[in-house]
Amino acid sequence: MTTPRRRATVACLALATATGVLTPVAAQAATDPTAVVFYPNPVQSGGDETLSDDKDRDSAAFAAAYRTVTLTDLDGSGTLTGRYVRVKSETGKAAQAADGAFPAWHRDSDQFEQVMGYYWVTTAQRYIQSLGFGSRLRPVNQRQIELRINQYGGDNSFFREDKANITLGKGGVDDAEDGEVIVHEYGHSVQDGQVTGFGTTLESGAIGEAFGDYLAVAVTSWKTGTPAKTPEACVADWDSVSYTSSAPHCLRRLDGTKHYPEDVVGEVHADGEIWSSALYDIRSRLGDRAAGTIIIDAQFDFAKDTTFRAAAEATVAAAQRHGGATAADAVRAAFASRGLL
Ligand SMILES: [Ca+2]
Ligand SMILES: [Ca+2]
Ligand SMILES: [Ca+2]
Ligand SMILES: [Zn+2]
Repeated sequence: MTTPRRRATVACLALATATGVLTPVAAQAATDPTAVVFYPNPVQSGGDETLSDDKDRDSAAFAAAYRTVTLTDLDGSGTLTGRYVRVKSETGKAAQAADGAFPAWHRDSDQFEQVMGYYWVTTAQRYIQSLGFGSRLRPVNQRQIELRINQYGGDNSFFREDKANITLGKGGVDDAEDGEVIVHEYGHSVQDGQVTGFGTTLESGAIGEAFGDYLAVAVTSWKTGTPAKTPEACVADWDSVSYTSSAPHCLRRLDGTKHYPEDVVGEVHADGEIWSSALYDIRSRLGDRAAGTIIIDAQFDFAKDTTFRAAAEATVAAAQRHGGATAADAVRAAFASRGLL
């Protein structure tokens, strides 16, 4: 199927959903294969903070965490190659669909991580489109990125400078076993898609990490519902069990109390918690849809070496455009309470 036709099908699907006319959806859905994923990770879905990696072993403790989903936007080749992502694995055989389904791989199979990468990147792009980007608003990162799974992950220097694409490593819990880690990494791709090479300084780099964390939570709550068994503000509940000792296990959180400038430590992930808590506050004030629209649209106006203050001002301006004075006041207040404005 050619690219233009797939684009037309997606547009029909959105229209059909809005109007209740289901014929084009049924025709498309019949061709979309199923696959098994974590939704978004076994700690968040099941609430068991004692789960451990156990050297990538599958066990009954994970049984309830597996979920059958439909993979959309594939190119029909039977591989994990689609409109927004193509998956390459350097640690195992490439996943291949048969008879309209990908086999029900579990976490001890390399192909499980490949499916996870495909599903959560595509879901993140669909979330962004659900806000109106690519229809009533300009498209955001609607390109096919490459997602690699290898032994090195972020330590692979060859990919470190390539912000469009994603490399997921296998240290501790395999990174791609946690949908929030995948979406965090896709956040970097999104920002690079909006502003090429974004994140060249400490503050802009911190904004990059913060947005990835925010997107991880927004996308997974959108798809799987607000977590009932773990704090929503907790990022990467599952990947983090291998490097945190206290429960709830979180790589980082969106609801911290860090304040600018006295809590700056000079490390992008840690300092990102100042920015991400402002974003999460905006979301709680305005709701996910308005907040996501404002936060993402504002990023088009960020310089690649932006300061916190300039980016905060651009976000207030986006709020004014999308929601008028009420929204602008809410965004200003969220940044001001963290010392960012
Ligand atoms: Ca695994
Ligand atoms: Ca890991
Ligand atoms: Ca989480
Ligand atoms: Zn990151």
